[in-house]
Amino acid sequence: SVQLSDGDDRLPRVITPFPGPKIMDLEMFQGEQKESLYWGTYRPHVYFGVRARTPESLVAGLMWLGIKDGRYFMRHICQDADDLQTYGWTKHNGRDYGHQVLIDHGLTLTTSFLKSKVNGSGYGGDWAVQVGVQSEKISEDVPDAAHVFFYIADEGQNAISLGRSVSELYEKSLLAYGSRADVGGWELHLKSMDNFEVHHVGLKTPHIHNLSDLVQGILGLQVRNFGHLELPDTSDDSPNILVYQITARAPFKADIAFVTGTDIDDDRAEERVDSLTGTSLTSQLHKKENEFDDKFRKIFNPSEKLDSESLEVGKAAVGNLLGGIGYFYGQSKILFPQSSEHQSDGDSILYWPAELYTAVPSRPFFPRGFLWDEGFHQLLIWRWDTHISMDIIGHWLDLMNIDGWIPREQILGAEALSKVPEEFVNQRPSNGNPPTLFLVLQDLVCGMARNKFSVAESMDISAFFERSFGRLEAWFQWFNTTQSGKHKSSYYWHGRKESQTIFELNPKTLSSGLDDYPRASHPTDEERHLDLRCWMLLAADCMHSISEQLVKENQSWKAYKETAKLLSDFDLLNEMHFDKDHGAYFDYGNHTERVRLRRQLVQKSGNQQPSLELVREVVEEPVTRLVPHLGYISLFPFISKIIPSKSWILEKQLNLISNTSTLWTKFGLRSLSKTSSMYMKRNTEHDPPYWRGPIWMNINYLILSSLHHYSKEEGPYRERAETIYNELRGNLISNVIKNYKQTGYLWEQYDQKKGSGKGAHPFTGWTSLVVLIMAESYSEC
Ligand code: 6A9
Repeated sequence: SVQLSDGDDRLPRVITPFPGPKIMDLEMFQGEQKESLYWGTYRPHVYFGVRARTPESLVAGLMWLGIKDGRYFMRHICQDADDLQTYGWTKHNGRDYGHQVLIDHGLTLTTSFLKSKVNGSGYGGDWAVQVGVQSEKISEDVPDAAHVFFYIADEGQNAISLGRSVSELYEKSLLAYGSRADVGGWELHLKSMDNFEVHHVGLKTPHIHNLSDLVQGILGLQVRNFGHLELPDTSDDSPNILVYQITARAPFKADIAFVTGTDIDDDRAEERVDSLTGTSLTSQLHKKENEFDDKFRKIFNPSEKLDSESLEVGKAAVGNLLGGIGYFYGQSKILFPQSSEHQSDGDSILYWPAELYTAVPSRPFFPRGFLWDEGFHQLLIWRWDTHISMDIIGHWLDLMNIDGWIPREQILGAEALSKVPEEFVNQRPSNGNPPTLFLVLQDLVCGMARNKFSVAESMDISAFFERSFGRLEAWFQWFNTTQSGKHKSSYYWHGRKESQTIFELNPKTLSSGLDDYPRASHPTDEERHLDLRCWMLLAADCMHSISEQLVKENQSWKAYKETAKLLSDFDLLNEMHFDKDHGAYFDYGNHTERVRLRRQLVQKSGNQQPSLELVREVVEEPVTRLVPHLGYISLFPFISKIIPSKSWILEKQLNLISNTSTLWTKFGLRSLSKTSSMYMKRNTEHDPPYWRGPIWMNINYLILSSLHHYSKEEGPYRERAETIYNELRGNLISNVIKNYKQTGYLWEQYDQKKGSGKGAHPFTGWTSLVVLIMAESYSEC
């Protein structure tokens, strides 16, 4: 990585933090708020895990032995290969309660999480998890005993002590105890009404993320040496990890309670353990569950029109989005600017150590933060818990550097890094990602204007905007300067490979979020990207409202107003992006339709043998023109609601949406029209179509939101918009529900031909927007 020259103590610009007070230092995120969010299920990449929002936390987690085809497998980190029939938080309030169901080939586990802060608890309070195990005996070979493993580990490598003595375990439930600077003395207890056996192992190692391999190795050795499947009841000196194996005949339930502050108030600790286990735990969980149901009804089903299936899927979507919120700590790897324009990855440099509290798109596939995904997540989350939402957005904005740039994908810490192939790790400072957080901020501003929030909430929201304003301005400026195009008021996603790549059918635009959605065949600085132009309108519009309504003593609203006016100018938009022949909106750039992949003998790099590869052939020279790929991009002006409700162009847009040979399917709208030359085309040999046909929920939500808007606007197309709105809404909901029933999951995208879920799953990132679609909750403005 890049070294700084001696004597130069300035940081390279790209890793210099934005020079302004941190949002997370605001009073509203300190004190009680901070403490109330200290512990949580913030380890979305494991099936069940608890940690605190601190860099070197005490972490806890669950593993179990799954049985498939008569063989045992250790389950721990969420992975597709485990082939669970379903898993996910069916309910979770993001704060102190959650219930998860996991079905693993005849074994059903439940994890119910509860937090409580009472007199005597240490910082952050106490928590408990009730683990339930049920088994469905599928054959005689399947043993009755189930093995679950619960571990507690100290990332700070403080030693953990084993409970008083193993023989006393039945009377005294203490498994482990220790002491930390943050929470004081702590104890971990296990109680159950069922018969069980406990074995343990103590380990000393900094490599917590390899724990499943370690435990599996130890168990394997035990089986080979002694013929039994039991942890050895031994320990390294001063272990920082203790793993307990709980073996019992299913069905059984085990309550695990974690109490803090025990050094100060040891007497009360026992009371607290009692209250966090047994019937008391069960009844508290029950109460929290009812509260969750009530809150869901109030926010997403006020007129009680949702049927029971919608309710079940809706709750699981919200539950897993909230239950999947994670806390990460570490340093992003940034591609050093000098090399960022080149194709090969040059030197990388580390961003400052940072923490990120964020929702994640998919627990097994992408358990980390993605900038533009987060805006969609927050559309749901702010409606559930505005405070959590501001806490998350605050963390993201605090990741901004002095240039106003925020790295798109956040891979923080060893655990996160271990899941990402090397070529995807480095973040490029020239690349953006849609500023979807403005969707949420705009809702908050409009909600404020409409007195939607309580007095206390309003005060916090105001303080939040006051503090964020400088960062938001810098963010806006970053886009407005670095992503601008040649023509006034034009923008394009920079960082598409300038030197034309010969292996891709169409050079990708990862920064847009729409990856392989086809753009101009030959990237140049003549390009104009319609989606980015519309994102800029959203940003300018939102900055205008924020500066005018919420931030004292600033004059910048005028400039934002001007920009928003320019970008929403219908004639100008049409001049730059409208194709009269197609009656549709397009990108603009150096383009030819006549490209294809052909197998050719090429030498991929200097020392390799020539091999047969698919290589792009340009059959006809490109010219500067509109880029005629009909699809999601074409609908961005519609999404932005720029089109006047009386314009004939609106009718054209409605035709495009409702036409089965272009975008309409029974399951939602295709990303790319069937008529596009790139429809369902592979981009390289190894790169199947992604945003070239399948149905994506985030964009469908935005389109639906506009249909809803036009179905309320006076004009000749009002009724048509309403009809299409109702049908599209119904199609999206019923397809997601059908897939959930059939497969047990929400999916990353849906097949445009069969409606079946595709790609990553469970994917409760933006696919959870189906809840807002059920609730008919769209923009607050
Ligand atoms: C690659 C490979 C196991 C792709 O939801 C996150 C993003 C979106 O922001 C983006 O718009 N997804 C969408 O086009 C998933 C991206 C995953 C990239 C990481 C690593 C891991 O292989």
